[in-house]
Amino acid sequence: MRQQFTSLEAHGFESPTTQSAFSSSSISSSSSASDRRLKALARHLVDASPVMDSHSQNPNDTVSPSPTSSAFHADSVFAHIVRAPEDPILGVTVAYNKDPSPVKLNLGVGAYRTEEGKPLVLNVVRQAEQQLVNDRSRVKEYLPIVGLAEYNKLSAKLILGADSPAIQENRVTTVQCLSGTGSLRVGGEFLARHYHQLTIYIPLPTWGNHPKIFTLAGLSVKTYRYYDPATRGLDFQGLLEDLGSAPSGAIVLLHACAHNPTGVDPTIQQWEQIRQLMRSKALLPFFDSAYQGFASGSLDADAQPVRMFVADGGECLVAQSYAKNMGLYGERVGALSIVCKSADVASRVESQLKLVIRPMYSSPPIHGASIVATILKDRNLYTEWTIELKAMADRIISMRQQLFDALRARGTPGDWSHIIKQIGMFTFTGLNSEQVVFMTREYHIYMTSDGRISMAGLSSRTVPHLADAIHAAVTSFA
Ligand code: KET
Repeated sequence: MRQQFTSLEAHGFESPTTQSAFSSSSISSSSSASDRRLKALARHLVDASPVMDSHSQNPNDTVSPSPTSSAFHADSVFAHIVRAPEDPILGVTVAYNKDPSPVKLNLGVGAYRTEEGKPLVLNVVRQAEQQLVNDRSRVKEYLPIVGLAEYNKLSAKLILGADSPAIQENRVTTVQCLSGTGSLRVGGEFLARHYHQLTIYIPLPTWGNHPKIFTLAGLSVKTYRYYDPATRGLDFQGLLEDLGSAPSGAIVLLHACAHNPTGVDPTIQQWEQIRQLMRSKALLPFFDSAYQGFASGSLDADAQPVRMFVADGGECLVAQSYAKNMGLYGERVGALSIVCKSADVASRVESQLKLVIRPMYSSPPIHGASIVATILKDRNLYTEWTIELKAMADRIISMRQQLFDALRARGTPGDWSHIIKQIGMFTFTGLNSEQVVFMTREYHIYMTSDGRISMAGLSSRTVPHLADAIHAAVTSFA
């Protein structure tokens, strides 16, 4: 029996070394899964032995299990697969969905909710969709590899400004991609193939998907100091030092506005210093613009850091997403723009972007990009969009004030002014993972383990519940 187990182990039924590479939660879930597999196997072997004995009394005639033997037919060729941990952000929603509590609250993923706690489809999006449906001349043909031309032009204008010289001089190439994530990935793959420096510096901390996207694209990921937990503000000195000692030509990932997860952005004066330092060292800026309009409520103000880097005539990459600012999360609509020095370079860059995209997903989907183009090209819809966007940003700002006031009213220990100072969808509360676990267990409030809460998931009705939970967490676990 033991020999059979050993032979089965050799076929990968247990792999403690692979498991050790994963987090403790994945170890416990995968080891219980492998326990289950072993028990099932033991049952199977006990049941099987009399059958084998009846076929042959001679132990030498017994065939040991091999991948083609009957013992294996019952099991999967994927039986050795170790259960992967849930995604640190999207996994929060998975856990939330399983919780039957009526007071549960999902503050994990950065997705806007109304005061009633419901997802919001913008009025302008409904109108644009209606127009698209009514237009019988529209067809469902494949888009070109680079996406909808009109959408690409309008997206570049939105982020770089309608009067951008780079656009007028035709030195920007824009390709429609699968939301912000897809734009970052395509940009990363392009750089890994064609750029001379393969190191990308990302802020510490940053959106959890950044290191994975760029590593898989083939870049080597390093971090630069960004946030100082002591001041709950920008570690500007650390940032300048780290970028100052980066190798010439290195790529630097910058959050265009509303830094995720900290909600801390450089001031315009600080951006100017960052720009000068980066240009003096020929560092290549790669902007991630996932929240244009969500930081200040103004699309132009939020694009200012990007526009400063384009105004100096230098090169950069920009990944845009319409997930948050148009509420088009599931439509997966985004764009990658690469600003080059000349029209000729831009067109050659675009030809290579097509070679990145075609084997990846061939061409992007048509619906979301058509909605965006319909809104961006129509003066009335555009104006209405800016009003709806401002209303979303304002509701988030009012949630900040309400949460801050509620903690003050409870006399919760600590300085909570960062809740009203931080910008964008998230508050980086400073709560530790133990406090987060406590709030989820006792109050059914779901958030990422780094203490980030999505203010967009909060409403006047749920603020007191959250304030109670934070108060209890802070006073129970100092
Ligand atoms: N960049 C940043 C900084 C970002 O926060 C997100 C999404 C994205 C890009 C990508 O979004 P896309 O849907 O691909 O356009 N962040 C939220 C959702 C997620 O994690 O996917 C979040 O942090 O909750």
